Amino acid sequence: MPDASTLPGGGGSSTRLDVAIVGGGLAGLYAIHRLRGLGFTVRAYEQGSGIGGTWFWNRYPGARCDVESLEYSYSFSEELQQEWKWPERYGTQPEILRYINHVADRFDLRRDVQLNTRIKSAVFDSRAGEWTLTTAQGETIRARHCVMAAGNLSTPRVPDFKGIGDFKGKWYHSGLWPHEGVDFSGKRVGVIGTGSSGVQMIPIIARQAKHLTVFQRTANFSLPANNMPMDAQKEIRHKAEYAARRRAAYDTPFAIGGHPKPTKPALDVADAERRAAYEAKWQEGGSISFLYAYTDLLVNKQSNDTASEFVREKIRGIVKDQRTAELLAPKDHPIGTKRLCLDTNYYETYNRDNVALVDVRSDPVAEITPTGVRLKSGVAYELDAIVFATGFDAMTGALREIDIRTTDGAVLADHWEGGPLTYLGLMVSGFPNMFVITGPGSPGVKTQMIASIEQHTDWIAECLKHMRDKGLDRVEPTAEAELAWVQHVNAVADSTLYPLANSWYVGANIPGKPRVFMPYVGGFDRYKKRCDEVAAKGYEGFTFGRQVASAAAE
Ligand code: N01
Repeated sequence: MPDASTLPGGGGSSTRLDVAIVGGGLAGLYAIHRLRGLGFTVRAYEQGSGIGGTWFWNRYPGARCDVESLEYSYSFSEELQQEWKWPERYGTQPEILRYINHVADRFDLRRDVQLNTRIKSAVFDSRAGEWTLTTAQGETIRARHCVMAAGNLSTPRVPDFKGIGDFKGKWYHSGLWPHEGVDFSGKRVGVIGTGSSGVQMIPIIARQAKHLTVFQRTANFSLPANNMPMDAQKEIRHKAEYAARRRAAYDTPFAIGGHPKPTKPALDVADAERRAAYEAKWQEGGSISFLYAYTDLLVNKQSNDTASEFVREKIRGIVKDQRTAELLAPKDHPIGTKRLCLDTNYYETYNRDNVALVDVRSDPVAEITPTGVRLKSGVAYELDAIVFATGFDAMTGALREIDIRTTDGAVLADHWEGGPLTYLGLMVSGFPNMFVITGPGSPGVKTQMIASIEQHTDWIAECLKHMRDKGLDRVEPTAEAELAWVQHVNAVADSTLYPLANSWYVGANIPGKPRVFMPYVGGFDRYKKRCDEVAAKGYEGFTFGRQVASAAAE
């Protein structure tokens, strides 16, 4: 490794870097590329045995991105985006992982990734002005800056069901899927959870298993993906104006281009016209397109009701058994306020003879028995395999698993006890030189993630360059700027329908997690402008210091 010195020390070795990066997924890899390009010594630490983050772990049947592949890709290299060929409208997990590995090889990123390495703690030495990261193996890494690229949906969560250890069959979590795959042929399978992961895997498992029981607590809205082989003409047109399309995408709330911006509120048009518009969007496939039907679907409940009811009617039309259809038709949240699912034959799957839907809202799972699942009422289901598609400790889980503190006595877990506090979702007051990529308080999870990853990383890179140019080596947001930003994030959320849903956006899926709206839903376009303005105004809301000089003077 030419640009980081590895020193012998104690039980483990010790490495010194300009920037330590936690995570080797899409964010960590781009951070290596961008920061190395500026001459910083960097290294990413990845707990998996391979790179790719989300796309390394989530290998469940049917795992596929629900943003179109021509959009869901890096934009930083024109050659890369021109040369890579996506075979389908939406990328499958294996295809996206292949792409990530290609990028790592093409830009020689692997030499600065350390696999099989979990960061256990990160301590900022306030006197020395540097972070010390310690790995599970006991290695220490000292770095002036630390970039947390640990992911928003990277801490899988299996509910704390009684008896799980006694189950005689095999159980799996969607986010920890065995690399060799799972053959459900001839098996009685139970899937618990009907979020994006459940909705994608259920139709495929149903085709393979002898019998599938789906345990649903909350019905989710799902729209047809309308996946198809890549249209050659569409690809040519897209690639001919890739850079302009990316710029146009950055000018939208979701950082996804190609959809005309809506011009009218839903209630401004007659019933028949509105239905025809929803029908056209349903046929086109895709979630952004649907939410873009009218200007106010995420802010006006009456408008949203028209879209929600349209999808409920679709479900009633597809699912033959009307009791099952009613259970599948979401009624407890406005469409789009929980992450919209995209599917291929999800609702149709419930017309199969070998599939049953069980409502665990009215009769919750009481325990996992040695032979299956038992509900509170005593009704039991005999199963050979259980799949937990039960989600993640979203947005804060990955950082919560690292003991992050400073020698001044600040502890991130304490600072975030009532919910995550950040300035711009980029930094945390009291934790100097620690950047977070697409963290809470930023729009990341509500956007095309790779666009947000690039935007954050570019901002961080420019900030570090600014500091180097000015001889500065310490940066943190002020407590006032952080508070004002958190209040703004909440105010924006409160002006929408999002808080009406019990979603992972508010931590509702984790018992005891503070109920705080975590993502910024003011839109990528507004957010990016704000970040650019902050930088242009000399990093308004941040304070800088010359740590090394002042420490030497003491
Ligand atoms: O997880 P989820 P996910 N008993 O949290 C249920 C991204 N993603 O892995 O809603 C019974 O959405 C829970 O019920 P409820 C995407 O951002 C993207 O599916 O809490 N059920 C819910 O139904 C997505 O939003 C893609 O009442 C229990 C389910 O488990 C995010 O990842 C694909 C339960 C969890 O749903 C997470 O999606 C996949 C219990 N005790 C994922 N606990 C694409 O791009 C939880 N549940 C396509």
